[in-house]
Amino acid sequence: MAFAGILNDADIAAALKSTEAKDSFNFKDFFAKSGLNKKSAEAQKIFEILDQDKSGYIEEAELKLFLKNFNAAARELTDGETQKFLSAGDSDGDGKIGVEEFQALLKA
Ligand SMILES: [Ca+2]
Repeated sequence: MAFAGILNDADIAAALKSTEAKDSFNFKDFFAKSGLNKKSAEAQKIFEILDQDKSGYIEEAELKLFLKNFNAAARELTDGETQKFLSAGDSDGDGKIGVEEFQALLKA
């Protein structure tokens, strides 16, 4: 599991359970429930997990698959959820999330 040693399995399960319904995903709630919001010190490591193609950015396609990093059986985000997540993180408006933007998002 990608987040072993970073997050607690029970917290991940609870966070995923709260987002089972389509369009129920809210990144702040998810970060709080999973414990990600307390992992600023490990932001770089977490970013590298989410940046699956190692491009140095979390692109829209990677955001869509966000939940699957926590459990491969989790659903994809809907287009609406993906857009909201992206616009919350993309402060310079380049259509993707860089590591500094991600660090800010963790503390949002
Ligand atoms: Ca990427």
